Amino acid sequence: MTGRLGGLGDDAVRTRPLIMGVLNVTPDSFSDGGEWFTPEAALAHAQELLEAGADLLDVGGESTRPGAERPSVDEELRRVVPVVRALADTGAQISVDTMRAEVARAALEAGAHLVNDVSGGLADPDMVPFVAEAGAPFVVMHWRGHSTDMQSRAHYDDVVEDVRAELLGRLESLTDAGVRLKDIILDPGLGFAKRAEHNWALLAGLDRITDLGPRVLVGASRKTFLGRVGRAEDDLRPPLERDVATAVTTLHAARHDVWCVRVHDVAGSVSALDAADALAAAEAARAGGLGRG
Ligand code: PMM
Repeated sequence: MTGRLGGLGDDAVRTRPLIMGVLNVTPDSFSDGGEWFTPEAALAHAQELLEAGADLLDVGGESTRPGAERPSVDEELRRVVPVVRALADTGAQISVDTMRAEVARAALEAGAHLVNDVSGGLADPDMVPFVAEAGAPFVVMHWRGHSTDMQSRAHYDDVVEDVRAELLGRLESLTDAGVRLKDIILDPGLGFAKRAEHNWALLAGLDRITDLGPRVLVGASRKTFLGRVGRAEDDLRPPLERDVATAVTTLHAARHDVWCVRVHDVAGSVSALDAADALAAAEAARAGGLGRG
């Protein structure tokens, strides 16, 4: 564990979020499905993400695109484990994006450092006991059911307070099951059982999620709601044209104490954060100069 990460623990002092680069080893993810499907293509893309400044890589073998079919466990293992093993050999920090305890176990054995479960441990009853026993950092995303029909569950009285309450419920179940608080990372689950207005409200209300205490991860990258802004209903911006909007959400996350952002276009988010830092430094210098005058 090196650099400003200081490990994936909760002890590092940081002023900007970590950048998690997305490495979907799937034939059908919504924004980059099929592009990095072979292990060779995945490893080459991983290298690009690291060179662009990714702090960690999120390797996933199951698409969570609305309506997606689930792969078998064996197929998911075949997709994920060789890539995790090869990346671990290079010293990269790796997260495994899976809802299955068996895949999480195999990935950690192959060298992954963090388990990213979009179901927050709800999809597989073995996941929470496994994570408790393994003592690995665990991303607990807000989730209301599998992608096949999740959008039918996008009903909230107050989306920020409802998501907060459901995440708090998960937090209590997980700590009761023996997962250490310091290993838990909360995620509002943008795009999962959420309509566009829910995603914007959750971004606007991020402080209500960070104030729960644990670290927070945000995954807005290339999601449909970013393709809708400024466009007519039938004129969505395609996923690859949502990277500037994604970088705007990264800056927003940075201003609200988010620990990590999960993005496809790592270079865009790094550059946005660099520009914001330079601007903040210039503003501080100017304020200092004015103060002296
Ligand atoms: N989104 C996707 C996949 N995994 N994991 C977390 N923790 N949070 C997210 O928002 C999230 C995720 C779907 O996006 P993709 O198909 O582009 O990977």
